[in-house]
Amino acid sequence: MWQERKTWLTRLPLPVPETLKTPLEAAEFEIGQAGVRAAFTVEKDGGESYEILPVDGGYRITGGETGILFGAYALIRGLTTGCVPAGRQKPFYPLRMLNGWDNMDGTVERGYAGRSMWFEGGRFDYEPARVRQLGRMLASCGVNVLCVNNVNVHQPAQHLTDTLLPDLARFAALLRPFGVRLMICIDFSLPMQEGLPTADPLDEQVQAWWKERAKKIWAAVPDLAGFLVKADSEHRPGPNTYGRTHAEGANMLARAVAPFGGVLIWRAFVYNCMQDWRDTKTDRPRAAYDLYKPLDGQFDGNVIVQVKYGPFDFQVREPVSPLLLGMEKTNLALELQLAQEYTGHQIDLFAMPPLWREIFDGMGKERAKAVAAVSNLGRDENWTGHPFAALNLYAFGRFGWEPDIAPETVIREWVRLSYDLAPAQEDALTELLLSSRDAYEQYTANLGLCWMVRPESHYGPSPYGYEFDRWGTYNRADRNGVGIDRTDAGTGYVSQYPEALKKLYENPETCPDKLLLFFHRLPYDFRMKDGRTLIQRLYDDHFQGCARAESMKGVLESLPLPDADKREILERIDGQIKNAREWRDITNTFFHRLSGAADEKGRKIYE
Ligand code: GCW
Repeated sequence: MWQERKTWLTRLPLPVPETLKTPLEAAEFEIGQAGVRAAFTVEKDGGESYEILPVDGGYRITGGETGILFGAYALIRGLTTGCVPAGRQKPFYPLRMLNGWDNMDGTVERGYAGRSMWFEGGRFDYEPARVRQLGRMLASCGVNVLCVNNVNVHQPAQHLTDTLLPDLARFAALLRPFGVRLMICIDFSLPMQEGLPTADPLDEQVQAWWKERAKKIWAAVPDLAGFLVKADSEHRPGPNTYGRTHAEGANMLARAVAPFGGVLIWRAFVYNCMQDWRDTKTDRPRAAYDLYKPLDGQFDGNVIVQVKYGPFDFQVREPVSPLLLGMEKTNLALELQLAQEYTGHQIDLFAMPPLWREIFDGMGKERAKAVAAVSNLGRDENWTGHPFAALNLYAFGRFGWEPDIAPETVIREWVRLSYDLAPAQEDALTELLLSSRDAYEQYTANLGLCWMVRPESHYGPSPYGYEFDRWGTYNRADRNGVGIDRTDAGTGYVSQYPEALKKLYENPETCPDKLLLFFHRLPYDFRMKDGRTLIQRLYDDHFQGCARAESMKGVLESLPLPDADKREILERIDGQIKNAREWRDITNTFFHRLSGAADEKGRKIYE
C-alpha cells in the first residue's frame, strides 16, 4: 500500500473539493496552515483563467472550472512565497503535456523512479488515491494533459484504442477533476494489425478505419486530448513505407480526430539510426530540418509537430533546434525531457530551469503553441527517484504558464513549498540546484562535446562508446583534434539557422564556448577566448566539475530535511561523486593519450 509522501504542494491541504463539478459559488475553504479563507466564484466558460482578489478576511478566486483550481494553488503558492499573483492569469501555452514513456508491462522506457505508476502486467493497475494525488500535483503546477503510454507503442498498448477503453475511461475519470485530460500514443500500422492490408494514409479504407476507431475512442473518453505519434523514427512504422510524406500521414489522422476536438501530435524526432560511422557526409543534427522544413505549411490546423529542444536528442548542451526557428507556418510543440536520460538518471543533480531558460529565450516563446515533457515519474515512494528531481516536474508546469519565469524564482518557489528551511539554508539549496546543471555539464560534456556516454544505459563515461556505431553521434577525436565541422566548409548544418545565429556560430572566435566543439573541429592547442588552450580547458572543466560535485555533499549534509528525503539524497550524492570521478579520470586520460599534452597544473591524469 502506498504511503502518502510529502512533496511540494501535496504537503498542503486540498483546497477545493475533489470534483470540480460541484457548484462552488459561495463555498469557502481553509487554505494552508495559515488559516487563510478563500471563496470561489465559478465563471461559465472561464476555462483555465482565474483572478485572485483580496476581500475582507481572505481572498476571492474567480475563474473557470479549472481556473479556480489553478487559482487556488496559485494562492497557496503566493502565500508561501509572499507573492500572490495580481490581475487576470491565464496560461501562456494552452497545452502543457506530460509524456509518460510507460509500457503496459509496467516498465518505463528511460524511467528512473521505479515501475509505471499506472500500468502493470499488460493492464492499468494503480492505487486510485495515488492517482488523485498525481492529479493534485499536476494541477498544482499547471500541467493539463497526461499522455499515458510510451511513444514506442509496444504490444498490448494497441488495446488502449479497443478492448481497454473502459479502463482508459476510468483512469481519465480519476484525473478529470484536476483539470488533467489524457492523450494516448498510437501505432501508425494499427489498421494492419487488425486485418487491413495496408496502413497507407491515402487509402480510403484506412482513412475510414481511423475515423471509425476515433469515434469509438471518443465515445469512451469524450475529453481525450488527442493522439501522439512517433512515426518513421527508430524503426516505428510510418507513412514513408507508402511513399507518403509526414504531412500526409499526420493529416489523415488529424482528420479522424478533428470531429471530436482532438489534436494530432506528430513527433519530429526522425533521423537515420542506421548510419555508417565511415560516412562523414550524413550529419544527424541536420535530419529533422531537412525532412520537415519543406513540409512547412502542409499540416492541418489541428496538427502539432512536436520538436525536441535540440537537433540531437536531449543532450546536456545543444543549440536550439533550427526547426523551432524555421517552421513558421506549422503549429509546434517544444519537447523537453524530465526523465534524466543523459542528465544523470535522477542520481546526479540536474535542475533543468537554467537549460530551459536558454531554450525558451533562444526559440522565442511564441514560436511554440504547446509544451511537452517526458515524465520523470514512477512508482517510487518519493515519485521521482531523487526527491529533488520533483523540482523539474514542478518547474515544467510553471514554465508552461509563464515561459519568462527566472530559473532562480522557480527553484526557490519549489524549495520553499517543499521544505521548511531557514533563509540561509534556503539560499544554499537554491544555489546548489541553480548551479547543478553547470557542474554536471563540466564533468560530462564541456564545450558542447556530448555523447561520450555509455551506450544504451546513457549513464557514465565512454568517450568512444558511440564512435564506431550507427547512431550518427560522433566526436571524431584523434591525435590532431576533436569535434565536427558543421560550418558550410563542413556538414553545412549551421546554414539551417537564421543569418544572425549562423554568423555567431560559424566563427570559432564568436561561437559560445559551450557550443564550440558542437560546431567546430579544433586542434588541442586552439586558443580559447580566455587564453587557455583547448586541451587545458578540457582538463580544467573535468577537474572543476568533479570538485563541484564533491563539494555538494557538505551542503546537503547540513540541511534539515525530512529523514526519508535526507537518506535518499545522501545515498545519491555518493553515487554522483563516484560518477563524476569516473568522468573526470576517463575523459582526461582519453584526451591525454590522444594529445600527449600535460596538464599545466600538474594534477593527476592517469596514463
Ligand atoms: O533518446 C531516445 C531514447 C529512446 C526514446 C527516443 C524517443 C522513446 O533513447 O528511449 O524512445 O529517444 O524520443 O523517441
